Amino acid sequence: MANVIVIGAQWGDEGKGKIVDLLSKSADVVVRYQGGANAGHTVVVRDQTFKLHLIPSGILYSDTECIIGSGTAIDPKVLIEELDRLEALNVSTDNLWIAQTAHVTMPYHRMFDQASERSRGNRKIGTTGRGIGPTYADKSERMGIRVLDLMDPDELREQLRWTIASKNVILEKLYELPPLDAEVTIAEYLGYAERLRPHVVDSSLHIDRALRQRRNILFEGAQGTLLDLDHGTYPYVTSSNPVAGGACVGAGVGPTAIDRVIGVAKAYTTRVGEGPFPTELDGDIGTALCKRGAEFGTTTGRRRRCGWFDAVIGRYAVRINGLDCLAVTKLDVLDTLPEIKVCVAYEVDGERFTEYPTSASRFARCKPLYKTMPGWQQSTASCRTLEDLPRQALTYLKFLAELMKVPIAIVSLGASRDQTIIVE
Ligand code: 2SA
Ligand code: MG
Repeated sequence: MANVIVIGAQWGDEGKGKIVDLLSKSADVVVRYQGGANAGHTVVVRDQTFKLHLIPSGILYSDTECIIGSGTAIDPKVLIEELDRLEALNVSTDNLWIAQTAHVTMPYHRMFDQASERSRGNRKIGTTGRGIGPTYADKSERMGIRVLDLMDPDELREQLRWTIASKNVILEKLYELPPLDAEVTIAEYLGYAERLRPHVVDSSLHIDRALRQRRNILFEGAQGTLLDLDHGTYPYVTSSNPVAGGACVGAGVGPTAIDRVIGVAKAYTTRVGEGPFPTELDGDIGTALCKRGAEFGTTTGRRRRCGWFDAVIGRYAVRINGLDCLAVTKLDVLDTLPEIKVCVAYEVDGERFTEYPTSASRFARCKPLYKTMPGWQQSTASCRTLEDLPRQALTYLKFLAELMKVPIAIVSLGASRDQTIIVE
C-alpha cells in the first residue's frame, strides 16, 4: 500500500469516497488535505446512511487515524455535527486529529459566499455556499482565523473584534445585510473550541512520525482536478488545490514521501455548478445517466450535469497529477445504453486538437469529437473480475486506458464494497 494520494480526475463526485473506503482498510493514517464543508460523501454505518463533509471516511475503521490537514477550511459547526453523529452511532472519534494551522470558516465567510453569488448574476460560479472561497481569500489576505487562534481565547477575542468590525462594513455597505455581533460570534466559537480542543494537534509532526514508523498513509483529495484553483476551469473552480501536488502542501509533507497517485474517474462525466463542460448531454441520455447514477450533490442536493467520458480532460488529469493508475467508477450506470460515446479530441473553429486548452473562453467553444462504441446492454453489477465483464464493457475500459495511457487498477460497479474489480 505505501503512501498513496487519491484524487478526482474530473469535476469531483467521481466516487473517491468509495475508493478511499476500500483503500482505508490497508491504511494506518488517512489525511484530508484541502477543501472543507463543500465536499460530501455518503457513508453507511450500521444500516444508517449519513453524509460526511470534513471527516475522512477512514474514521469507520477503528484503528485508522484520521487527520484533517493544514490545507483544509474547517467549519467547526459542521465538524461538530459530524462528530456528534458518529459518536451517537458508537463510532469512536478518538483517532481524529485536526491541524492547528488549518483555517476556520466563520459565519461571515458563508454570508459573503452566498451574497457574492447573488451579486454575480449570470456570472455566478455555482458554489456550494459553504463559505469556501471567502475562507481561502482571508487566508491569502493574511486575515484568516486558524484553528490555533480558535484555541486561544484572548487571541480569538482580539482577532475577531477587529475582523468582524471590518467585515461588517462590507456586509452593510456592499451587500446591505445586517452586521454581525462580534461578542455573540466570539462566545459561539469559544464554545466550539472547547469541543474540538482534544483533537487539535501539530499535524505535520503527527504525519512525520507516521512516515518514520513506515505506516501507510492515504492522502484523500476532495473535489477534482478540473476544479483546482490553479489548473481547473478558472474561474469556475473551487478555491483550493485538489490536485496531487496539493497533498504535499496541504498535509505538510515533501513530495519524496509519496509512492503512488491514484486518479478516480467516473465511466462518464458529471459536473455540478456553472462552467464549461464540452461533453454535457442535455437530452434523454443525460437524464438517464442522472437517474441511473443518482447524480445529485451530497452537500446541496443540486442536480449534477451529466455527459460522456472526456478523454482530453482525462489525459490532462494524468499529466497534472502524475497519475500512476486509474480507478473507473459507476461503469454499471452505462449498462442499459445501446451505444456509448467517448470524447477523443476537441474542435474549435474548424481545428482539431487533443490537449486541454488553458483559456476558459476557448474551452467553452470546444466541440467534442466522439468515437462511438457499442453498449453491452446487460447488468455488470455482479461482475467481480475483468473476465466476468461483457466483451463490449471490457473493450470500453481498454479504450479509456489506451487513450489516457495509464492502467486501470480498480473498476467499481455499484455502491457496495464488494461491487468492485481489483485488477491484478
Ligand atoms: P465552492 O463551494 O466554492 O467550492 O464551489 C466552487 C465550485 O466547486 C464545485 N464543488 C463541487 N463539485 C462537486 N462536488 C462537490 N461536493 C458536493 C458533492 C457538491 C454538492 O459531493 O456533491 O453537494 O453540491 C463540490 N464542492 C464544490 C462547485 O459546484 C462549484 O462549481
Ligand atoms: Mg461528493
